[in-house]
Amino acid sequence: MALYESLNYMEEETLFSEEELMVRNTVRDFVTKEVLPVLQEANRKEEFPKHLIPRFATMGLLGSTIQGYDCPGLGHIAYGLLMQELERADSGIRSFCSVQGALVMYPIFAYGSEEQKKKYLPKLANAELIGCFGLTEPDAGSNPGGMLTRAEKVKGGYKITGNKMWITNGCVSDIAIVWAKLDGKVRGFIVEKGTEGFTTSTMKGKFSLRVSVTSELHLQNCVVPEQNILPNIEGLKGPLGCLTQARYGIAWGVLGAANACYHTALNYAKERTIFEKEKPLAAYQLAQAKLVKMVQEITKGQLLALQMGKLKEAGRLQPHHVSLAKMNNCRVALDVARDARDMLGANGIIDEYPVIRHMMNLETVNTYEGTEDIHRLVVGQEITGIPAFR
Ligand code: TGC
Ligand code: FAD
Repeated sequence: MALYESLNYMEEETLFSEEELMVRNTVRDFVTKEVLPVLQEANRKEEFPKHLIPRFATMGLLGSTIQGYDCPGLGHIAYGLLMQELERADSGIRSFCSVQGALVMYPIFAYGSEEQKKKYLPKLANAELIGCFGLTEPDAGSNPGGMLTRAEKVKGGYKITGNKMWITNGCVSDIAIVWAKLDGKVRGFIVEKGTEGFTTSTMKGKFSLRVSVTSELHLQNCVVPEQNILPNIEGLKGPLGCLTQARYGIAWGVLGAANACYHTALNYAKERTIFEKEKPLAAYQLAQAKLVKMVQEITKGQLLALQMGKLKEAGRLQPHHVSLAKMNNCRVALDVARDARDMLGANGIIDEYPVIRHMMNLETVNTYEGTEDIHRLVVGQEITGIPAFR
């Protein structure tokens, strides 16, 4: 059924179960037939292909690992593989599903009341509702603990004031998970679209992640009802716990973008003749060195992702493991994309090929969900016992 083969150099596929490969192949087929054909246009127009959203729901791509509440309840490795297929298409497509599942449904599932879970999760899983995650602020990105957004207890609810920036899907969301300090402690709130004092605006002009909607959230004396606070979490570990879920998916996903760039470069190098007639670029040693480096790094990244998945399924995955994998695999993908872009020569800068789009997207992916340096510092803290953030 699958119309595309990803890199399987060390026969990594033998390490997956039949069920995991079946999930991957189903999503692979969907991506090939329904997602790839619309991306060039969507990227040019800086528009999200909205018609795909109901398909994400029917394909089980929203909240895929959540058990119950009409969610698919997939295993974590199957989830990683499907993230890889989505990002083979575009990081913005994977982002849509990551945000909905890991940053909106996960906090409701992990920190919400039973009423909140019943009210929101089934509708988020079937795409009746879209959500966003508001943590970053204009002056608090890598250091979310420095957020200025404040919540105050008022009669019947909480009054929230502050601004969030760089929020994926903000303008198209029905609900926002907003993080604000209440009595000095970070708390999560479900803010519904249309709540008085809550507005959004679109951030335009991005050269990266163009098919993804990026927004600002403005909360001005916005009162949410009492039942909209996430009751079961307090402190920065709330939002950071969600980030660990999303970073897990990214560490898998970016290998899909890397695979797409590698295959494009390989096919191009076999066909493009250079200097000597009949002698393709792939026959030159420097070109082979670049392709080999791609295979080497993607293969190591795949094994790292798989081990991360095994730890997660065994309940032993720690945030610092995820940091190593997110940092490594984003860097691998970015380097592969840049080399692939180079190998395509001038053709590397036009959108007839997916490489330049992936390369530009991966600049964002290397930055959001913790920059490369932040993850380096997380791992540094783990091995030395000394935090060096401040
Ligand atoms: P620190 O004192 O280290 O930790 C505060 C509390 O949180 C706990 N913790 C975590 N818990 C779960 N997962 C993690 N990854 C955790 N990291 C820390 C920690 O144990 C502590 O718990 P407790 O019980 O002692 O209170 O906090 P810090 O202020 O020193 O910050 C550490 C740092 C810099 C690593 C953290 O702030 C960080 O990760 N910064 C990066 C911010 C970031 O990644 N923002 C992403 C915004 S969302 C986004 O980009 C979405 S993109 C869309 C898409 O995904 O597609
Ligand atoms: P800064 O924190 O200002 O970092 C600038 C530079 O300083 C970086 O190189 C960084 O590595 C470095 N740096 C920072 N701290 C240190 C340190 N201690 N030591 C050494 N160097 C350091 N956020 C959300 O909340 N929700 C979303 O849905 C979301 N979606 C996004 C979508 C896009 C397209 C983008 C681009 C961003 C999105 N973000 C989102 C925000 C993203 O998480 C932040 O941009 C990211 O965390 C970095 O914050 P910053 O941009 O403020 O950079």
